[in-house]
Formats: sequence, C-alpha cells, structure tokens
Amino acid sequence: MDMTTDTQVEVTDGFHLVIDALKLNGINTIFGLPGIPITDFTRKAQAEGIRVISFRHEQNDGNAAAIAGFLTQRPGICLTVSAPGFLNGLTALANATTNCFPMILISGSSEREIVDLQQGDYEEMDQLAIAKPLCKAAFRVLHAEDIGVAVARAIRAAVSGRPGGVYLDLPAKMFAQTMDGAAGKKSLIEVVDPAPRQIPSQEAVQRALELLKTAKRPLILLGKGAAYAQADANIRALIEETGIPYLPMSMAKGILPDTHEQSAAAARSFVLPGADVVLLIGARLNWLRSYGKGKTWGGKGHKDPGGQKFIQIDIWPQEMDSNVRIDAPLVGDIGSCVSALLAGIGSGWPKPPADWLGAIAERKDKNLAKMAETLAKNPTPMNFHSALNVVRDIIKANPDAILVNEGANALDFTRSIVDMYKPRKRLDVGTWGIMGIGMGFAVSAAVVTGESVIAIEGDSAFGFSGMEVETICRYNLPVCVVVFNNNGVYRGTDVNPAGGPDVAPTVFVKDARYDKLIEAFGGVGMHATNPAELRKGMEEAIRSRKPTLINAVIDETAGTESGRITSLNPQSAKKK
Ligand SMILES: Cc1ncc(C[n+]2csc(CCOP(=O)(O)OP(=O)(O)O)c2C)c(N)n1
Ligand SMILES: [Mg+2]
Repeated sequence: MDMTTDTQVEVTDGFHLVIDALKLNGINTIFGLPGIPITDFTRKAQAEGIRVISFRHEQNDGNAAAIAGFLTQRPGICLTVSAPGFLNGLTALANATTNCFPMILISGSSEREIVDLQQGDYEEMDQLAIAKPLCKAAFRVLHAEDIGVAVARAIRAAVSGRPGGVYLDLPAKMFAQTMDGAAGKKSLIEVVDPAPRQIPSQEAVQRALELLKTAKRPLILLGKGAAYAQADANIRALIEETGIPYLPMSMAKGILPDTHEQSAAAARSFVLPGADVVLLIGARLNWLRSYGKGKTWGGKGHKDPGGQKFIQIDIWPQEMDSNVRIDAPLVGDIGSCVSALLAGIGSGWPKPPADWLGAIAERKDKNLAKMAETLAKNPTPMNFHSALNVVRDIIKANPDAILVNEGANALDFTRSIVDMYKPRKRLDVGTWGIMGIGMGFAVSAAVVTGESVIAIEGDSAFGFSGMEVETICRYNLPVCVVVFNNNGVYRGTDVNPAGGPDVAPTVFVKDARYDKLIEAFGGVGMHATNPAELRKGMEEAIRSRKPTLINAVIDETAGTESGRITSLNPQSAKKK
C-alpha cells in the first residue's frame, strides 16, 4: 500500500492513513459519492479492499451508513465532497443522531485559511460549525499524524453510550500530507472496547424489581433501542418468564415474533390506559408514545398523566423524567440491564393476574378477527389491505427478508398488517417519520446482510430516493421495491380549490408507471393491479434475487390525510 520513494524510505499519506485506520477498526464498507477532494480516496479505498458503494445522492448514502450502523453496532461510513455534498449528507446525519444510529459522516472540505477568511474558495463552507449541533461529536483533522486519534474518537463517539452521528472533517490538503510509513502505522489506534457495557447499579435493579412485583396490570414496551442492543434471547426470556404482555414499537417488531401470544399489539389502545406498571426497554416517551401521558394513557386531559408507574431502561441518564416521572430508572446498556432483571426474577416469579391477561386476550382476538375479515376481501381496485395481505404472506414465508418501509398510509398499514418474525428485519422512517430513507436503507440492508430486501414504498416516499434504483441495479442487489401507487401524497383525489390548470399539491401524474424506471437500468419492472399479480411478482423477485420494482396500483381514494397522524395537522381557524 505505501508509496516507496527513490531512496526506498517508505512513506505514507493522508489518503492511506484514513483507509488504514478504518480497516484497522474492522470497517470494510464505505457508502459514498465521489468528487473533489475525495475522488482519489474512493479509488484508493477500493484498491485497498474496502467495499465502496457509490450512490447518486449523498442523502441516500448517508441513510445507508446510518442503517448499517443500526444493523451491525459498528459506525456506518458516509463519504461526501465539500459544502453541497456535505449538506446533502447532513439530513441523514441528523436523522441518525435522532434515531440513535451510529454513523460517521466523513466530508472533504476546502482550504482552511481561505474558508476562515471567507475569501471565496471552491465549495467554501465552515462545515465543522454547521455539523456540530446536529450530531454527537464533530472533529477536524489538520495533520496526517492525527488521523489515528481522530478516527478512534469518531468511532467511540458514534457507538458508545447512546449511539448517534459523528462528523469528521477532512480538508483537501490533509489527504496529500506525507509522513514516514512506520511512524504513520504507529499513529493509528485500534479501538479497544468501543462500546463499553454499562452495568446498572444493584440498587436500581432492586428498585425496578420491587416496583414490577407490585404490578396488577404490567406491560413491557420495546423500542428500537431494544432491537439495536442485540440482546434478543434475554429480552425474550424476560418477557416469557414474567408472563408480562408486551408492545413492540415499529422497529422493535420481530424481537419476539409478532405472532407471540404475549404480544399486545392488537390491543394497544386497551393496554396503554389499562396498565399500572410499565417497563420501557430502549423506548423513549416521545410523541410516538404520546409523551407517556394524556388520553392514550388514560389521563383526563391531554397533559394529565394516566397514573402508571414507569421503569425505564436507557443508557442515557438524562432520558429519565423527560416527559413524566420515572419511578425506577434503570441506567445502563440494555443487555446488562435485562440480564440483571432476569437474574433478579429467578424462577418463582408470579404471572400477572389472570383478569388482566384475559381482558387483553379478549380485545386481541376481537381485533385480529376483524383484521382477518378485512384482509380476506378482494376489492377492485386493490386497496392497502388487499395488497398488504400479500406482503404479509411473503414475509411469513421469508422471515429472513428485510422489510424497508416508508410513506404515510403505506407505512401505517404495513406496520400494523405485516407481522415480523425476527429481530432487526423492519427498517422504517423512525422517530422523525422522515421520507427518503427507502432506497438508502434498502441498498445498505442488502449489502450488509446479503438477505433479500423488500421495500414497501408510498409513491411519494419513493420519489425522495428513487434514482437509487440505478444503484440497486449496478450492484445487482436482491431488492424488491413495491411502490404503492395511489397517485399522490396520502391519496390521489384532491382537487385544486382555485380551479386552475395546476393539480392539487398532493396529487401526482395519474397512473404513473414506476416499473419503467428500473427497466431503464436493466432491472425487472412489473405492473400489478390485483393481489394475484402482486404475489406473483414478489415471489418471482425473491426467487430470482434480481433487482425488481413492482408498480402496485392502489385505490386512489383509499388513504387518509397523514395516515394515522391526521390529528397533528394544524387546523385553520378561518372558515371559508
Ligand atoms: C423529508 C420529508 N418531507 C416531507 C414529509 C411529509 N410527508 C409525510 S408522509 C409523505 C408522503 C405520503 O405519501 P405516500 O408516500 O405516497 O404515502 P401514502 O399515504 O400515499 O400511501 C410526506 C410528503 C416527511 N415526512 N418527510
Ligand atoms: Mg401515495
């Protein structure tokens, strides 16, 4: 790898030191997009055996890096050019930090002296300052001999404690700096124990167990932190040995199979207000859980607590009490906290009272029967339910496949209809409900795991990253994209209130053929107007592992505004 000079003294440089530092720490994939000043870096990285997956827009390789971090517990690497490329990657970095996905955004940057004097350099921007508030940590390397420390610090910041995004600023000049090869090698750091376990205090464990013991109507809530932790067997043992019903949040689906008899997902609106003690595992009490209070939790007004007592497992002490009082905070890594609880529970833990379990089972049976009835219908045109009945069967038959999901109705219906059977198989819009993660997540999941990927995409959602179908074809990835095409955002039926020639802001070209898009790059395009065609297309895609896009025509009247979060839309006080 090292360049050899005429005098046979081995020298190395910034390019190679960054590559060597990443490799030394087991990072063997980069998601990036070339250009000044990192084009040669992408070439050299590839030459040195790193897999460089090249994208069409930086937001997509940023999302790819973030979800690689979620899936592997190692920071995913996103590589961009300066200013505009950096900014394009920044949304993914901020989203990763919000969702606690470990990633490192590495951006090339322009000449410091010129940037700092604002003299108008090519792609001039003070990137470090801009990145700082949007990530866990941000570092700049001015000298090649500091690369080892910088990469080590970036890795630690990304994966230790609560994981998140890290920014690493590499000015153009630094790449070309040389140093003695042996000294360069010595300057690199192989990070020892990058995400140290954080053992909860015995006192905190006791407090949690004592509270749990008092529960008449206990409930466990699993968040995506629980999925990230890869403590699947112990989480399952805790749930099964206590007999406590549980609710999986979206990306926690599959830690236990959704068909598990203790899943209370089909009785959500009954168990949240009904529970008296709630154990949160890697789940925050943010908007997705109605802040732990209000009517959802049985409170009288929208800010009133429902009277539940909470035990919360989280690695970040400041998470506690962020919305309601946490009676038993259990601070530590999820694996350590769950095994401590498990040890404390022993063998004779009493099952929850039968009336609580019975009442849940009754609601669940009723709701599942209602759902089965709806799914069995076969309306024309196809609606979300009849299409998702197919997806549900396909995932059941292929439980190792990874499901990527975004949209509004296309998201909400998929989450509630499609059962997951294994952990970390459902990847979606996360805490922000962000559109645009689709193709980045799909490419990354296929590259990182080698499994088949099924991306269920609203037609609007797909548009944010749709050009990456070329990337999917270029790397010949086993990705089946299904566009739920209802002619627009939420539905395709809005009309322009002013009556002019422009269509309504939520409406797209009618009867668009998204399948033609992938055909342009040699992928398989299919057009499905009924469940049978959709099933045939998806089965064929899974069997062949060929890049596939199915344009699934969905009744344009079927969706609701914002899916399940209609109420978050502000209402105008002024009547027409
Ligand atoms: C980055 C970003 N921009 C805009 C939105 C607002 N938004 C939420 S869902 C959605 C698209 C919904 O339409 P579609 O994906 O077609 O799903 P459908 O409800 O029609 O099934 C949009 C634009 C968002 N969540 N994120
Ligand atoms: Mg739509």
